[in-house]
Amino acid sequence: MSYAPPPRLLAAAHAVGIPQVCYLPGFLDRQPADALLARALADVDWRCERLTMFGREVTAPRLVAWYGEAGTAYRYSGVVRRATPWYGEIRALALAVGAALRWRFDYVLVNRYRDGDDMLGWHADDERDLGDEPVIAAVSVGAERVFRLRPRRGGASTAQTLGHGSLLVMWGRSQRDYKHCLVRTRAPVGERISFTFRRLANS
Ligand SMILES: O=C(O)CCC(=O)C(=O)O
Ligand SMILES: [Mn+2]
Repeated sequence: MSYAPPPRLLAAAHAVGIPQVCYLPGFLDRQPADALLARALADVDWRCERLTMFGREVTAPRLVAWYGEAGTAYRYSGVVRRATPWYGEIRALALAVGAALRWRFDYVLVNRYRDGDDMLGWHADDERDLGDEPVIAAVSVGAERVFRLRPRRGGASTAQTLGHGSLLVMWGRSQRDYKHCLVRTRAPVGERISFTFRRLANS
């Protein structure tokens, strides 16, 4: 049986205008969202990634970290990322997101956008490690940033601003039929962190 979020969550969420994508603005209250941002900025083991793009090594315009259940590993952009076992607030957040969505997550890719120059280009989370119809849940804290989705078959993109404490959920065919990105901005913006939870298909 394929996944769908619980009806109560869907009733509280905003439709984004794309099937099998929804947005919940106040998933975390302001105070826990502030605390999560402060702790993550201070405690997370941030990495600056080197990626191979079109045969050239480039520095990714963001910082990243990855955590999960002990023993999990995720391959993307040709590199295997073995999770640092999650603990404390990241594990608590994984459990809270899992409980809200009635789904078990075992891995999180954490992205830190230091300012408006940091971004994430068009992609889909469709790696083989995630299985056929992955459920991706992204909790955002910090500065508001614009997230876009566009159909792979062509056509206009749709924008959704991701606010402090929000939850964006993508499931079903959304990775197969759409790509998404986090847009660069010239506006002066502060730090933003996204926790993008996944479940590895082989776990
Ligand atoms: O930062 C975001 O909200 C998007 C992150 C994302 O798409 C990813 O980590 O795959
Ligand atoms: Mn993604």
